[in-house]
Amino acid sequence: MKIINKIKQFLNNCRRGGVLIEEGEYDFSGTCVNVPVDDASCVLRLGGESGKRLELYPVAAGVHANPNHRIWILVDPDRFFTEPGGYILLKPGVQWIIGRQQEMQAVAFQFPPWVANRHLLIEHRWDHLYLQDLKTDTGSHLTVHRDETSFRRVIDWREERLRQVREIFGGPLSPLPAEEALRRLQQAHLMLRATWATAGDHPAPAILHISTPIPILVGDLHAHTDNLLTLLTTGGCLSALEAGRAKLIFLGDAVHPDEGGNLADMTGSLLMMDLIFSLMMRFPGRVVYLRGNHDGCDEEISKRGVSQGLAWRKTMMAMRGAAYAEAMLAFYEDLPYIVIHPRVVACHAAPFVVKVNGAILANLRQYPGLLRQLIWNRLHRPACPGGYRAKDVRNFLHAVAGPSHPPLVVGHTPLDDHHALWMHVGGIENHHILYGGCPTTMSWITFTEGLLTAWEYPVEPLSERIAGR
Ligand SMILES: [Mn+2]
Repeated sequence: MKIINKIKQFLNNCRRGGVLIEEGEYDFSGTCVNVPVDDASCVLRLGGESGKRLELYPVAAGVHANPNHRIWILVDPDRFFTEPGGYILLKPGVQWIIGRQQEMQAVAFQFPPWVANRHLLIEHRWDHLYLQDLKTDTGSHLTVHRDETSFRRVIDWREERLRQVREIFGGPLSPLPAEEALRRLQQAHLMLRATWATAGDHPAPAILHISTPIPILVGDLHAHTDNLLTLLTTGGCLSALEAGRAKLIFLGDAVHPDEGGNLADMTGSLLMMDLIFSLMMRFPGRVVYLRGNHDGCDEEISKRGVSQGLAWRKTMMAMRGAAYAEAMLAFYEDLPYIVIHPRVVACHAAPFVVKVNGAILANLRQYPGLLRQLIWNRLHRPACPGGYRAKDVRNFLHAVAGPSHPPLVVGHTPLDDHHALWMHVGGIENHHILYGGCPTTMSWITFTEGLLTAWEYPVEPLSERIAGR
């Protein structure tokens, strides 16, 4: 009877959320605990005291002033601060099973064999975190810290990276004086030319081959500076760029706002290009910009009846002068359209809807109709009858990358307002759409131990924090 009572008590504890741990160490092997979240951070060890170490921190303390709505992040401290990924976001009401069963977790966290397939359940229950060891053989261990430094580790890390971005930009983040802006644009263009000049290619090749271990793909930013800052200041993105292990690949359309009252206001676009050119100068050859349909000044580039192409030209002329506008157009003319990496192929909008051969690909700039497909077309849907289909993705990959068929990633077409990433879109395996202009969430695709991984992070109003002098 006693044993039955004990079991009942244990089950009740679990149902209620288990033991309350305010501070200190606790071995919760085979049982469950909860941690009040207001000012805590946690160290978890999966597989007992000397097991795999993961750390739990709150993110965005400034934005989510109510601790019950705070988003938490579970990180592998050995990777999060050096790689562009390696974490799980815990949002209120959401439950995660942590363990080797999930391929992305196993790769992102490099779980050793003593971490079980289903090791731990974590749930963000608004005012506390609920953790349950799923009756593993090796157990789970928790340490709760309540000191300011531990609590603010991820928040302070971002602050530090923001200072680094400000230093790369060379001052507060606001549109540069005309002369300096032109200088950076011309420098960036020279660097772009240097990437192919050694091969003696003329004109600029439309297809760029790269082999950097970690490409980081960024979708259409549409002047959302905060989205770019969110990526740059999350985890080890800048560290990986600095170390030369990563390459930042913009899928085009960083300019022209896609929301708000004034679609002709191009101030944010000037700042966005200033920042991108500054990154190109700081990380020579490690920042790639593919051409998008908005990277131009033609009248036909429009949104909801506003010609953003004309507004862009007008703003560049007014704020930066004719030489700047001309230099920008010359830069656009030399941009690549397709990037090919052994593990991924990317372009702005779409694969061709016709078959092409090697001779055509070698002279792609002579085929404006094909270039147009790459930056303007969309996924086939009832509203887009001329769009591309699964067979076009297959044919395109075969033509540009041969029989290995790596995934194809494009930007251009947000499928709804609330997401920034669509995997295996339209039921097409290994075809993903990435959008960088979602105001609430920033997403990017990168590689972790050679495996394609996709990440998201809540967008914070970061630009204002480094805008002042
Ligand atoms: Mn586009």
